[in-house]
Parts: sequence; structure tokens; C-alpha cells
Amino acid sequence: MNFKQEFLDKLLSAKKIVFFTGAGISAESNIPTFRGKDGIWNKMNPEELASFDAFMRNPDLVWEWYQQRRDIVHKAQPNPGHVAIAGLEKHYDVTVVTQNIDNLHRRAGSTKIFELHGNIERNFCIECHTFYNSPDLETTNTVPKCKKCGGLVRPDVVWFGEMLPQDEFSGGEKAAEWSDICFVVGTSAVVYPATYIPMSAKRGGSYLVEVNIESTELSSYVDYSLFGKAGEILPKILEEVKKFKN
Ligand code: BV8
Ligand code: ZN
Repeated sequence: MNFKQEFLDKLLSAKKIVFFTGAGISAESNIPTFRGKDGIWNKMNPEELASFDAFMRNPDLVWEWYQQRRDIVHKAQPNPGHVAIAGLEKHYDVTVVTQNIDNLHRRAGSTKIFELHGNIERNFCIECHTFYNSPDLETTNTVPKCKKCGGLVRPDVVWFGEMLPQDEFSGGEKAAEWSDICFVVGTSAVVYPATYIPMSAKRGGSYLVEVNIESTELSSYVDYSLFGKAGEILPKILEEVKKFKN
């Protein structure tokens, strides 16, 4: 793959790099995306399941949907895209700001991660906020009850209409603002306020690089678009870096 010289120059001089990622980076780990042709939301619209109202209306249905997704995540492995991002930590100050709840960046070895939309492996009681990691819950398909107070236990993910965890969002935003390069990988860039992150990077003077199999809402806004699979492109970027950084 031949990268344009301007990008290679940026890679050479950069110190801080941010990866803003979405479901597309986990597609090659066989985790379905949200809005793609195989998207999980093609079969239903997100507000139907990924909202507190939906959970209160039908807790067993929403819990079962997350249980199914957790099973997929447990079978999934980090792919070369996740691994390349972790590998770049040897050469740069790398921060991952992800919309994904699948824990694959952490499992790939990334150490600085802001999870804007929570993590499917964590759950909490809606009454007393006791936290439960998935393995501590008997994995039934009916919503678990809190061992302390009997309240309903929900996934620790950000549903539509819910605030993002403030520390995660502001931490990700600050990393983006101070970054030299901000990669936008595998996201349709339609969900807010998450999509403000790459915009903060641009405002902070960062060089914006999009990695996606197709153009998105952000494509006209980035400095450089790399069309292709994240699992193929990101390892090639790591190879380039190794040429001049070793
Ligand atoms: C908020 C966690 C307000 C749960 C998710 C009506 C009511 C309430 C709010 C709204 C509303 N209308 C609009 C809003 C705002 C709403 C929003 O942005 N809606 C969108 C749909 C318009 N936002 C919210 O509700 C947020 N909260 O606004 O609160 C508020 C304010 C103050 C006080 C109180 C409240 C909360 C948003 C978070 C929702 N939770 N997930 C769960 O996962 O179940 S969002 C969900 O979408 C995932 O997190 C996902 O990551 C995210 C974004 O999707 P993508 O990651 O981009 O995935 P997608 O499938 O779309 O795209 C995949 C891309 O990858 C594609 O571009 C594809 O081409 C590419 N690709 C595919 N394969 C590859 C690839 N690229 C590279 N390589 C490949 N191999
Ligand atoms: Zn409780």
C-alpha cells in the first residue's frame, strides 16, 4: 500500500496518536456492526432495545439481546486491526477512544482506552448500583436480580437518551485535542456526542485520517481517507512506522 508523503511525514513527526473507533474495527472479529448490511439494527431500530425505556418495558428481552451479544463477544478474538493499534504503543503515546462495548481493544493489549459507551462485560443494579461482572451472574436469559436488594441488573452500556460517562468523554476529548494524528476507524460517525471527538481533534490542529471500507459523514472533513478493511490497513501503517522508527 502506498501512503501519500504528507501522511508519512506526519507519522514521522507525530508523538501523540488517537484512534477513535467504532463497530467497523470489530467486524473482522465477526462482531456484527450496527448499520452495515449485516447490521444488528437492520432487524430492529436501536431505540427498540438500546434504551432504558425499552429495558423497563421488557427487561428479559433487552437482557437476552445483550446476553446474545456477550456470547458473540466472548467467542470473538481481537483482529490484526486491534493488534496493530496496541503495537503502535511501542512507538507513540497512543490513546484509544472507542464507541465499542466489546472489550477487544483491551484484550489486544491497548493500555490507554476511553470507553464512551460502556462495556458489555460490566453490569449494575438499577436500584443500589452494585456492580456485577458478567461471570458473576448466572447466565440465564432472564434479567438477573441484585443479590443485595433484588433490583433489576442492567448492562453497563450507554443507551440512547443517556449521558455518556463524563470522565470517559472528557478524557477522550482532551486526548483528541492534544493529538498530532487522529485516526477515525470503522465508524459511520452518526452517533453523538461521540462523533464530536474527531471534531475536537481537528479543532486542536490534529491531522485526521479516516480508515473505512466506504465514505461516511466525516469523509469530507478528514485530511486523508484510507479505503479498505481496518484489519488490513492498520498493520500496514505499523509496518511503515517500523521502517523508520526502529
Ligand atoms: C444522548 C451502546 C442525550 C449500546 C450506543 C432521540 C432520543 C435521544 C437521543 C437522540 C435522539 N435522536 C438523536 C439522539 C442523539 C443520539 C444519537 O446520536 N442518535 C443517532 C442514531 C442519530 N445519542 C444519544 O442518545 C446519546 N446520548 O444524546 O443523551 C442527553 C443529553 C444530556 C442529558 C441527558 C441525555 C447516547 C448514544 C450512545 C448510544 N449507545 N451503543 C449498545 O451498543 O447496545 S451507540 C452504537 O452506535 C454503538 O456504540 C456504536 O459503536 C455506535 C456508533 O455506530 P458505529 O460504531 O459507527 O457502527 P456502524 O455500524 O454505524 O458503522 C460501522 C462502520 O464501520 C461503517 O462506516 C462501515 O462502513 C465500517 N466498516 C465495516 N466493516 C469495516 C469497516 N471499516 C473498516 N474496516 C472494516 N472491516
Ligand atoms: Zn441492588
